[in-house]
Amino acid sequence: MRQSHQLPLVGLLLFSLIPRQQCEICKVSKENKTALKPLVHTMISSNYTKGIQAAKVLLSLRLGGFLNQNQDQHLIEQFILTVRSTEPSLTSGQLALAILALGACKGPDGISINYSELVKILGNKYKAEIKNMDHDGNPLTNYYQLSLDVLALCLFSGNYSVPKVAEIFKPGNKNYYFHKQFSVDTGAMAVLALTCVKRSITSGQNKIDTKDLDNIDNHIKLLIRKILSQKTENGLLGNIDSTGEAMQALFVSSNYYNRNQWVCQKTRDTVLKEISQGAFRMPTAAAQILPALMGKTYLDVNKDFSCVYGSDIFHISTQEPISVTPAVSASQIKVNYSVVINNAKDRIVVSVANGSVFLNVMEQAQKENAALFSFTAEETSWGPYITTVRGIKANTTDRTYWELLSNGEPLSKGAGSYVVHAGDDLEVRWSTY
Ligand code: CBY
Repeated sequence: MRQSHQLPLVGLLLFSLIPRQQCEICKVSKENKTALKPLVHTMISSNYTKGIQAAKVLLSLRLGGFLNQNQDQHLIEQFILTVRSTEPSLTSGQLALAILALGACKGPDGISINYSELVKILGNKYKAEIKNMDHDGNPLTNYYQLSLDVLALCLFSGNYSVPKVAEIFKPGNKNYYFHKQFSVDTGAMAVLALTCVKRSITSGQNKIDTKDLDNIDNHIKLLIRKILSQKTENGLLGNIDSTGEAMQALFVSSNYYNRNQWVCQKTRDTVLKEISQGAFRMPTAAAQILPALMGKTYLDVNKDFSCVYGSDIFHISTQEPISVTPAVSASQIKVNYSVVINNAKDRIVVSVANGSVFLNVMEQAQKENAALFSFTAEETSWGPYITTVRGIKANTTDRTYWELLSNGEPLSKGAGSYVVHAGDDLEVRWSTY
C-alpha cells in the first residue's frame, strides 16, 4: 500500500483511540431528535421570544441550531431593541445573558452589534456587584448572576480581575448556599465561568500568577464534587431545573471526575422521559435543558463563528400559540393558606378551581382578606416572584425572601407553576437564606 493510502487508515485508528467526550456521548442522537420537539415548541411560541426574558431562550435556540435564518434575523433585531431600551434597568446577569445570546454565533450580515460598548457596561455592573460585597459579602444580585457576568466578560474580552475571581469564587463562600443547601444551579454556572477563565489563562490571553490558576483549578474540582454529591438516584443533578446547566458544567470538566462517578446517559434518559411527561412547560426551563441535550455548553458561544441554520426540522412557526398553563377545570378544591412571619401565623381556607397554581391561592386569599394577605409579585423568566407580602419587602442585601412551602416542605417550583392539590397546607414564610 502506498503511504498516501495508509494515512486515512492511520487517522481513523488514532481517532478511534481518542476517548469520546462526555458531551458527544450524551448528545441526543439524530434519530431521537424528535424527543426535543416539545422543548423547541415551547420556546418558539411568540409570547416568550419577546422582552429581556427571551435571552436564555434565544441563546439556547441559537446554540442548538434550531432557527432558520429569517427567524434568527427577526428575533435578534427585536432583541437588540429590547436590550437598548431596557439596559439601564437590567441586572448584571440579565445583561450578561443578553450578550451571550446576541453573540452566541455570527448572525446574518447586516446586523451590527456594538459588543465593546455592551461589554463595557457589563464590566461596570459587575464592579458594582463586587463593591456591594465589601459591606457584608453579599453582591447586589447573587452568585448565579456573578458567574454569568464573569462568563460573558471572559468570552467577550471584557475587564475583570483574575485574582478577585479566584478569591470570591471559593466553594466555601456563603453565596453558593441557600439555607445551607448547596445551589447546584449556582455551582454549575460558576464552573462554566471558572473554566472559561482557566482556559483564557492557559491559552496565554491572561498573564497571571500561577497561584491564581491553582486556586481556580481547585475551586472547579471542589464545585464538581459538590454538584456530583447532589446526584439523585435517577441521575438528575440537584433537581430537574438545575440538571441542564449542571450537565454543561460536567461536560467541560471531565478531567475532574472519574467516568464511574457520572453516567451521563442515565441523566439524559431521565430527562428525555421527563420531557415526554411535560416537565419543561416553561420556556426558561426548556432553554436550560436543551443545549446539554445537543451536546453544547455556554462555552461554545462564539460571536465570530457563523450560526448554523436550516435545521428547522420541526417546521415550527414563531406565530404558533402554545398553551403553557396547565388546564384548570371547573370543579373547586379547598386548600389551607398561611402567611408566617417569625412565630406569627395567619391562616385561611380558600376555595380555588382544580388545577390552580400557588399564585391563584394567594390571589383568592388577598381578595377575601387584603389586610392579612395582600402581596405583590414581579415577573421573572421563571414566572412571578413574590416580592412583598403585607407590605414586607424581600431584600438581597439582608438575604431575606418570601419562601414558598407546601406541607412544611420548600417548593422547587415558583408561585406561577406549582399546581396545588386539595387539602394542601400552603405557606409563604418570611425567611433568610
Ligand atoms: N437568575 C437568577 O438570578 C436566579 C438564580 C437562582 C439560583 C435560580 C433559582 C437558578 C436559575 N437557573 O435561574 C435562584 N433561584 C436564586 C438566586 C434565588 C434567590 C433570589 C434572590 C437573589 N439573591 O437574587 C432566592 C431568594 C434564594 C430564591 N431563588 C428564592 C426562590 C423561591 C421564590 C419564592 C418567591 N418569593 O417567589 C423558590 C420558589 C423556592 C421556595 N421554595 O421558596 C425558588 N427560588 C425556586 C423554586 C427556584 C427554581 C425555580 C424552578 C421553577 N420551575 O420555577 C430555580 C430554577 C430558581 C429560579 N429558584 Co430561586 C432553582 C431550581 O430549583 N433549580 C438570573 C436571571 C438573569 O435569570
